[in-house]
Amino acid sequence: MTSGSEPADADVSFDDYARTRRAAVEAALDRLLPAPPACPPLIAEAMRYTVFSGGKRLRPLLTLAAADSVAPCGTADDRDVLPTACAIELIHTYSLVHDDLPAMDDDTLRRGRPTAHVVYGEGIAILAGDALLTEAFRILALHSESDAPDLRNRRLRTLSRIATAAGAEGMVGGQAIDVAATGTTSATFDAAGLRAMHERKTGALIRAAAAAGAYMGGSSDAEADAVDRYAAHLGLAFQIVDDILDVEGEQERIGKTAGKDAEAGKPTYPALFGLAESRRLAARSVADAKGALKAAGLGGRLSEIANWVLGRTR
Ligand code: GRG
Repeated sequence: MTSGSEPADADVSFDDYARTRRAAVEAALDRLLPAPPACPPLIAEAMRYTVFSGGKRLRPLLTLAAADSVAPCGTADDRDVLPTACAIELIHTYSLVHDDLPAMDDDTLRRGRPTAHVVYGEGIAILAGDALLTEAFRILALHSESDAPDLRNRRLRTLSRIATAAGAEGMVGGQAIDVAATGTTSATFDAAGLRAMHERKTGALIRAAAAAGAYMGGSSDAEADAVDRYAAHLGLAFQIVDDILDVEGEQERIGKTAGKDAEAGKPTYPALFGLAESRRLAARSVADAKGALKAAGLGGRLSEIANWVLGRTR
């Protein structure tokens, strides 16, 4: 564990750190995703189209940084943590593919490119999402015969936490609330209802990404709790910023259809609180996230990730 809130390696800028770690995630994703002849070329292509499309890789970065923040020498073993980081990104990508479908948000633009169902048709897009979710759990279960019992236990805890976050108690549950509310006016959602929906829909996977990193990095329970608290605040900040970007962001930069939430009459933070108060709420959540790290004496890159989430423009 590094102490205080200083970066693990102060000589490396956050941008360089993020670039290097993203590259490691992309290489691992390329290695881990199924390819012909093991699977039909069309499904392999559709999966890769959605995965390699310029996502920010926030969740895998969180996993890697959380693992490093608790690792005794400040750097966790990539062999343990990278597959977990990749699995989370696959689950995230599946959720975007399914969210964009005509039966859900019916969006034609994602990460600056036509959505999967526009390119491959609805059937293949649904299957690509199904395959990404399934692959994620295959990857989470990957192990070596030489794994120590402690590592196996951490792997199981990680798998269970991610499954809970992705399923009906987490992301799927949040999406169900969203789908059920579609067409109703924002007046039906008060601030508590909005927050409860986002805690499941986006917050649960962000929290699981960070907690999984802590588990796989060998954290104590107290460290894992601190990372989880950090990520709960971060998830809220992420969502508020996302809502602000939907109002203010330029379509080319955010890579998806801007103004979609307002057009659909969706409840959002700017709709409920206005832009200025939304910005203040996001900044407070990031301060709370960093406070959770500080209270536990956790260093590394998590604090910088929180700053990045607050300042992001896409
Ligand atoms: C279909 C089960 C199921 C769930 C979908 C997360 C989600 C639930 C839908 C996405 C809708 C959406 C745009 C929510 C706002 C927050 C969000 C998840 C934005 C996209 O995440 P980023 O910004 O995306 O991390 P990139 O492209 O950078 O990976």
